[in-house]
Amino acid sequence: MAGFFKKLINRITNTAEIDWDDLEAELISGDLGVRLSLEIVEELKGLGRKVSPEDVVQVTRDRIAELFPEDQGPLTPGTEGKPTVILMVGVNGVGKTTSCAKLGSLLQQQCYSVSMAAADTFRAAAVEQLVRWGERLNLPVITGAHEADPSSVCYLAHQQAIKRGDHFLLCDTAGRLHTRHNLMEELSKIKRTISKQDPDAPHHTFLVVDATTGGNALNQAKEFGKAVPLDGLIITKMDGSGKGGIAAGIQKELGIPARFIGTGEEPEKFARFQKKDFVNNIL
Ligand SMILES: Nc1nc2c(ncn2[C@@H]2O[C@H](COP(=O)(O)OP(=O)(O)OP(=O)(O)O)[C@@H](O)[C@H]2O)c(=O)[nH]1
Ligand SMILES: [Mg+2]
Repeated sequence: MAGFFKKLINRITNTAEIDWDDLEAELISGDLGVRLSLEIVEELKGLGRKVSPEDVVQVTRDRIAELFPEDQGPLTPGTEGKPTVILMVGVNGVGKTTSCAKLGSLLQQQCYSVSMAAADTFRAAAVEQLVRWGERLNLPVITGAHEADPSSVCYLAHQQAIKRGDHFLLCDTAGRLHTRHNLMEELSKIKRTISKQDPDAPHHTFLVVDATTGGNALNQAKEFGKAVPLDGLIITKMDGSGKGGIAAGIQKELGIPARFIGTGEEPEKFARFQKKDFVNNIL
């Protein structure tokens, strides 16, 4: 993200007259989304004077800061017998399983009891991956047989989490393309099944998006949101070439707030999304 804006600012510094189309295209390519980019350009045009790089930085920062709601705060633990259930969804390879483990670790550090459901039953290796994380972090992982119904794995895991009095249950799901209708239907079924033992569950459904995917993340959020209501984003791979701008784009277009940020493969490379840090680091 920083690199992207540096490039943009250099370009403005080196030109006598600002090229509005160019600026708009640059903002959109930073994944801020069309609406937000247009608003920024309009506001800059409205200044009615020669626009400096500082103006661009300031207006973009202000607009982004204004966009995000106040910090969401930490997750609320369930009370005994009613764990807070979190469903992790997203396309293939974005970092769902890793984020599940990292979030589990973060919650465990806050002294909560956490368990995880390995509901990606398509691939044996996927279950194995979460089980390994569980061993490493000392978190119980509930698994089903290979090709078991993912809904039934979540149901059983929920049952056990209730029995144990866990504060949180994190359900990892299989990666799926947002364009595949039957796979999206399966997510709706998982959600319905989880609500059987607690009508308020799942309490959160987080869409995991890879910061390096760019604008496509907005389509993913739109399509996944049709199958299961999304109430948060986990943005992974922010340590790569990713432009975290999608956090702003998705917030603006769909009103889904970013909740966590992943910045590496290690469990500690994970933190709560904080508006102030994000705005300060974006430019
Ligand atoms: N650099 C970096 N790598 C990450 C991050 N999060 C996940 N990864 C890596 O991305 C790869 C995919 O992560 P997974 O957690 O397996 O992704 P997934 O969404 O569960 O994948 P599927 O289950 O196959 O859909 C792994 O190599 C992770 O180590 C991150 O924040 N930064
Ligand atoms: Mg996975």
